[in-house]
Amino acid sequence: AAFAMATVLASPVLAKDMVVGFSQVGSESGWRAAETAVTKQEAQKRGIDLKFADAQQKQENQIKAIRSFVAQGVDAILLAPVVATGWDEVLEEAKDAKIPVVLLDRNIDTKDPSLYLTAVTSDQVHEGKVAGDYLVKEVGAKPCKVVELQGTTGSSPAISRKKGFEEAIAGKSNITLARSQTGDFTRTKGKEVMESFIKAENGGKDICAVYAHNDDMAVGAIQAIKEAGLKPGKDIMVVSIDAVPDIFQAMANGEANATVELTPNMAGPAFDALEAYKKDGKEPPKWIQTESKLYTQADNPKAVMESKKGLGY
Ligand code: GZL
Repeated sequence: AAFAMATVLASPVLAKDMVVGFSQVGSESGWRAAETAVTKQEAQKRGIDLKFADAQQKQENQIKAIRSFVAQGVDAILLAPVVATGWDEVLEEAKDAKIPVVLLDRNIDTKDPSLYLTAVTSDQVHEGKVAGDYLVKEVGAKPCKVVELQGTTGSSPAISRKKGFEEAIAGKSNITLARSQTGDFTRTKGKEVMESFIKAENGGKDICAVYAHNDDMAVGAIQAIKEAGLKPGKDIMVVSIDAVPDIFQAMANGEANATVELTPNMAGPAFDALEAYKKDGKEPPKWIQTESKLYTQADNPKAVMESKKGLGY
């Protein structure tokens, strides 16, 4: 009997692999690339067969990918929604096919929350508030003209991080948000937009700080500030979100001031929720929230950067 039992337990046939389709935004930032790497690692660890689709930041490509996952009859779908609106129709099709959908790192606007099983995201309003509170503390009563590099227009992080930052500086008459434009979460665009802000603000001399919705745009802005002959981190403070290794290098060089950490491991909690749901129908909470921690130059940036190696970066 013992032998038979051993055979049964060892049989790979029993461990039915879950097939999961992942509709990823693209690879617009270092954080996004890390999220993709971690998601593949987490799937491998669990014996999950992951079907990966990169949408190059286009919603229509994500919708196509979801339709193809439904046609393939996958067991579940992960969706990192590039923008917040326009998902109801295609998610209705997944629901009709009884395929659970888990949102990663961004939210959707929908009147029907049954269209997704759960959303694994940070509190993006809080991230903006933490960034803004840091700047308010650093600036004190000094007049400070801020420029803002927004994330992808219509994405939940761009909307929420703007809201949280504005909450932090509300009522501070010495701090003004003078210019705000999307840099689409990329270094290239972040640099371009920062160059235009610098041109419009007396060669950058009138800018006290730049708030970027992610570190990649902040790194682009740092290049633009240096090319204008100014000192990033000193003449113009640099505050952003994600906590990717490159921003810690900038901090170690004194060229960036603060970042708010976003874990690239949204897939771990997502897969855990899906496995519990598949095994015994256990409904997860509608929102699985990940942490947001402030890091500044005082936090040994070199050591933090080293500690991030291997976590998808
Ligand atoms: C936020 C995530 C954002 C990252 C950016 O949860 O959607 O998208 O902050 C990425 O780096 O482009």
